[in-house]
Amino acid sequence: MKKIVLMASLAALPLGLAGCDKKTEAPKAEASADAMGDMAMPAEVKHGKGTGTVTAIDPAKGTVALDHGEIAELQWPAMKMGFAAKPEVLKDVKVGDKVQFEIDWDGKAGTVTAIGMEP
Ligand SMILES: [Cu+2]
Repeated sequence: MKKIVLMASLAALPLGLAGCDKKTEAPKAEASADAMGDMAMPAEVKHGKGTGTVTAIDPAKGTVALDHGEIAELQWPAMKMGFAAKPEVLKDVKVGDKVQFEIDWDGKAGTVTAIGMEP
């Protein structure tokens, strides 16, 4: 009878330790969440408008490439570059179209938020 009780308490020990481990891990998890919060500091998103020619569209990847003119709001010269774009934004344009467009630029990547044929 004593043996059984002893075994039971030994069996309970690892469980108790596991519980302690979880408690000591909790602050670490919070610290990393804070670090991620710092990294996720919202970059300043700039909005720009431009005109250009569509050079490629990849609806599956949700990208569009534009040979665009200057974009004053972003102090960009004319260039060819790719942007992210939702399929519904791209539905009315095709490669070769002369377009006007609006983009959001977060400092690293741009997203076309509106695009359509140049009037
Ligand atoms: Cu550009």
